[in-house]
Amino acid sequence: MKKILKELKNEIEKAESIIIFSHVSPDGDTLGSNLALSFVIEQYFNKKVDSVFVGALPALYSYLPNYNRFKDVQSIDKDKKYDLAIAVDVASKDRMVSGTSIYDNAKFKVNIDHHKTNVGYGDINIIDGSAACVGIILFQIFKEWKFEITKDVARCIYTSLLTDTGGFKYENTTPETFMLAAELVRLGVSPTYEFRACYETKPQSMVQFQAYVVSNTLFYNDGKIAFSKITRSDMSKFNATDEYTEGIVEILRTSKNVEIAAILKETKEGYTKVSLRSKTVDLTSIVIEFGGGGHTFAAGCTIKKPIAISFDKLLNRVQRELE
Ligand SMILES: [Mn+2]
Repeated sequence: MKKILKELKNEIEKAESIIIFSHVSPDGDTLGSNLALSFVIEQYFNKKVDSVFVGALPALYSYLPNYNRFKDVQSIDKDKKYDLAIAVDVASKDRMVSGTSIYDNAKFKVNIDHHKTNVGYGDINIIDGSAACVGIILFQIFKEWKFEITKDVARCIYTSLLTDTGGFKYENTTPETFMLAAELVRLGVSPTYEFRACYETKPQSMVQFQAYVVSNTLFYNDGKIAFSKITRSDMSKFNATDEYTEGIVEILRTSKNVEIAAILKETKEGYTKVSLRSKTVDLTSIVIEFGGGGHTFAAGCTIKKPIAISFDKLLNRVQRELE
């Protein structure tokens, strides 16, 4: 590990152009990690960094320091050859979508992640499947490099930790996550402020949209399975953006008997994006069959079928898993 971190430091020092990628449908971990790393590279290495997102950038995280630095990957010259490209929290290369070719084009590629399904597509791969979030890996790297962690960096890492542990309640919440949280709070982070900014600032129509989707939930196998779907017309009825769908699958899982919950969302004609959560069942084998990836109890995939067909296929597969 020490050797890899030395190599990473060396590559950052050498690089004149650096790009950091977050994954599509960005969450608090991929955005917080991107910002934390860009702060450190600019502050300690004195280099300019392009922090990019693909698809849409959720306004939810606009409370993060330096959020305005995020650039749409579409604004980057497709032929630009960066010296260094770093992916944070990107389980597989295709999660960079149209940014994948820019990543591939870079002279040196780094992959920092905590998804167990990550195959290690970088020249350097720092993958810790036991880390609760990528933020925790970055924190360890910064400590190893003996950088003083500023309040801004601490806030970004806190958002990584807060969101990827579901507010310190998922299985990945360990003594280490609380130790890190304690350190971050000591560095000036306010848990109350960050929680409110992250979880209690939903637009009214988002609350109504989520209630609607939850009320359409169908239960199977004595309530062990909870599925709900979101069509494009549902989305337009509520003027919903992508972030409106975030967190709904966790609400489905709150039902006592539920073992596996899923939200199926029609993204475009013939494409269904699936978010899966479970309490006890390992989801990775299920989503891999559909070309997806993720964590044991939180995973996803996109099925290239209309939503009704995807629904039946997935339900079938999930029911088999529970047999
Ligand atoms: Mn993550």
